[in-house]
Amino acid sequence: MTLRTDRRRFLMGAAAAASTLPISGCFDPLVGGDSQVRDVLAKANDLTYRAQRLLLGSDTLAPEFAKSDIRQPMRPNGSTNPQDEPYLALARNAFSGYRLSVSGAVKRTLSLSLDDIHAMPARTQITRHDCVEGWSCIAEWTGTPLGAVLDRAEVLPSARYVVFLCFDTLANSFTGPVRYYESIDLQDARHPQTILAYGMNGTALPVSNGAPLRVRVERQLGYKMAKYIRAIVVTDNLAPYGEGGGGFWEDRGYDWFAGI
Ligand SMILES: Nc1nc2c(c(=O)[nH]1)N[C@H]1C(S)=C(S)[C@@H](COP(=O)(O)O)O[C@H]1N2
Ligand SMILES: [Mo]
Repeated sequence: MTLRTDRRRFLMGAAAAASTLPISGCFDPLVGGDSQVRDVLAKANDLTYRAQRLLLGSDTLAPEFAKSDIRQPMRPNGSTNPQDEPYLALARNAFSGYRLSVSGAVKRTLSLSLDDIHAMPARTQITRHDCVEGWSCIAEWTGTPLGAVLDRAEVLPSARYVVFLCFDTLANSFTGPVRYYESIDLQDARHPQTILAYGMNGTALPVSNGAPLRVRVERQLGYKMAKYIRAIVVTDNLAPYGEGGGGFWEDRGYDWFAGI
């Protein structure tokens, strides 16, 4: 799959930039705004999205596993140790100053502390994480259903998507630092297994896996599951975020709907 190669090239670009080595051949043709390749991919993705929505319905659950199925530590991937100052400042105080902002197409804007979030309904699930790179891990996740947070904010009828804005930036020699973000539709946002996770395998969510809060979207691939969430925006339009593709990796050619 060529998109994997693009990802590897992007990440190699980041490594090369970090070590200030000159690099070449790192240009990603899918990033260009009017790329025909990208248009074809976008149309194919739209079809996949509609077909999966028809076949799967809205509430089909992803498989859940037993504790004995957890045979490995959860592998950290992507950003694993954000160095962005606002994040480091929160981490130094064990995230006591953290507030999750919920805004956009909602009746009530929220600013939730971790205590607020811990006091909300909780769900624990043992699920398999599939990364687009071809590896999987089974782990136990604990958090509050995103639907409960959306209910508290009272989503307006015009809304279609939930956008997750993250603390971490990834560096690339061509684009410079780019902040991670992701988005899902309201159907996935309200799916019973979609949780804002603060716990993993019975302990507090480690920094390497997205502390203090990361989303689990169990019927899609790993890159959809934003870690280090600082804000949630409910919207009917993804264009204003990043380059408009709906997510950090989508802006680099990945499918927005990554159903598995
Ligand atoms: N903020 C942020 N979220 C992210 C990433 C990232 O780099 N930054 N990487 C994604 C990818 S590609 C995967 S596979 C998973 C990895 O989650 P893990 O570190 O818990 O294994 O996080 C996803 N969410
Ligand atoms: Mo991934």
